[in-house]
Amino acid sequence: MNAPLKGLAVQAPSYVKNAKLLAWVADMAALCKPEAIYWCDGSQEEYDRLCQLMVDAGTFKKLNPAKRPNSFLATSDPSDVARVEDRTFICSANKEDAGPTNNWMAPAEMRATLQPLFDGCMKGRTMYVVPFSMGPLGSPIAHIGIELSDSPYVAVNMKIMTRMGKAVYDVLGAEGEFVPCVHTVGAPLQPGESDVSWPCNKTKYIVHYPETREIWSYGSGYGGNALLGKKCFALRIASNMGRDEGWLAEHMLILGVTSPEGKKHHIAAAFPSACGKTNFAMLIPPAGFEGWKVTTIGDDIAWIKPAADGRLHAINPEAGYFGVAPGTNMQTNPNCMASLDHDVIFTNVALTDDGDVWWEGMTDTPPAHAIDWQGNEWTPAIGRETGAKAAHPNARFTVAATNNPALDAAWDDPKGVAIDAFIFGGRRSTTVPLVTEARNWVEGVYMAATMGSETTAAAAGQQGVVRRDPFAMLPFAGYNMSDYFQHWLDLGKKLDATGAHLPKIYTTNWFRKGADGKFTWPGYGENMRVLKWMIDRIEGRGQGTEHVFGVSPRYEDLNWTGLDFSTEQFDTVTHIDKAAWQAELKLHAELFQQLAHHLPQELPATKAAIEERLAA
Ligand code: SAT
Ligand code: MN
Repeated sequence: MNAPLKGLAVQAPSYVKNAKLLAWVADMAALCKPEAIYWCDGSQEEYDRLCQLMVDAGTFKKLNPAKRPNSFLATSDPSDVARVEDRTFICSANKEDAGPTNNWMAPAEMRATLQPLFDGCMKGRTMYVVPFSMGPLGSPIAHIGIELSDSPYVAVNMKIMTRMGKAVYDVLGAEGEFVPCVHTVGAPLQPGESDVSWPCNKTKYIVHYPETREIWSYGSGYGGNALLGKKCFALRIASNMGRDEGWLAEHMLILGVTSPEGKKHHIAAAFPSACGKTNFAMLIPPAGFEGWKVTTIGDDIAWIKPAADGRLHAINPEAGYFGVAPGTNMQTNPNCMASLDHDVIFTNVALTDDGDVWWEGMTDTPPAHAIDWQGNEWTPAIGRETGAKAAHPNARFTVAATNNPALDAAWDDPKGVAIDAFIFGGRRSTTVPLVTEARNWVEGVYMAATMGSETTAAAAGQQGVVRRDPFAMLPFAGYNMSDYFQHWLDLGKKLDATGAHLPKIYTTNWFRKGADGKFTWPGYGENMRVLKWMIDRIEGRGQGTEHVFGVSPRYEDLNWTGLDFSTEQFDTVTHIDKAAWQAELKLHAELFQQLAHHLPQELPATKAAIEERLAA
């Protein structure tokens, strides 16, 4: 067994041969001053041992094995429940390269700020050395990261979310490149001081140095703040790699959809956090779609590269799902519910009296009694009277992709899957119709660039306010947003010039509300009706109607078998209100003003064309 090593001596296991890594670990250990260094091997035995360690420490509760084998519940500090966008920094050498949508600090200034915070930050704790690969191990498209963290919660979550373990060192070898990621909860322990169940710090910094491809995270143990392979590496740092190397790192699910005739298409879809990517990726076709099948390649992040066949190929760099629990149930996502039967880490859901978990929306009837995510007694009556939620709205599950019954056979294929269409979808109560097809690549980039969405609990801050969220990448683009738009336009142009077949681009909105204030579109499995229309369009047989900013289906262009949805309801989710769109375009203008530096001229030109058509 690879036992914790006492003291600061960096005695790496003999299979770790990378000189740069050894020197970096020694430097970080000297700075952070952990009590021990532990080199994770990624084995099941290690996972079980670390989980037990957290059970003993009170961080984890083991769930009833008869109900949910090998599963645990963690509840966080109430102040540490979501990504902290206002504490997230892109520290490029030039401020312009971070752009107006990112927080920026000069690298030297940030290093000077972090130095004293990291000095001794791991005192009394073990520093876990977590080797991981984003993408299939050893594949030419994969990239390696090493996360140093003083959180065992991070170590076990990384085992599920990435290809984590010893084999990474074989790929890394003596000279290989890796992205160094250092994470601390920022809660050193004095000798004799007892620990809390969820250590963290009021001060938080989530810092990226794009030029040197480094990540430093301080003060939070939650989700994307702490599992640094995810948003920090696979989106913010990887978007920089993609720009330099001609590929895309996107906040997208990837799904396969197979027709009854056996023809398969692949779709990548960008929705903001907590807007249903996991549900869409695991969709079960409804009545009326017998013989259709949807399979999951990924549920959150896509790395997309032009391949030798002239097409864009996508891989899922992750190996698990860190999904939103509330609202997940047997109607909204049966495949997800099945995935959660065993070997799951739950964070911030409620604990039931029989040692299982519950969250709002899991069942129609709530349990008569539970312990809520903050450790308080909870009953439906308490919930009604005080508004207390049993689970935090951003409560999550961490589960391996291999638990998913709808997992695509090619999910792990290093070649990835050829993308037929991109979808960009915001959460909008009004204005944006159910689905629109862009007439060309530039129009699609315009739609994606100007996307708006109502904010959710996935990020700290006010919820339900519309903000522009270009490409669902507002919190994740690791460089200047206008340069990112240019990168998309350039890639389209380049592929087009080679005679390549470009994916179609769609924008969707499942979230329009009627006069009753309720969602009109049933969503979830019923989204298959929209997906089928897209495939009809890709296949050149789907009909639609052209309007001011694209092509949308008419009522008769969708298959309604098995669903009672009237033409009036269809009108509620599709009609284009001129006045609302004139107001919407003003918001696009504001965005373009904010992003004026390096804004590709194709975007204001597309806007002008829409305005002209709107005025006609
Ligand atoms: O906490 S995460 O960043 O992983 C979840 C999300 O916001 O999408
Ligand atoms: Mn996400």
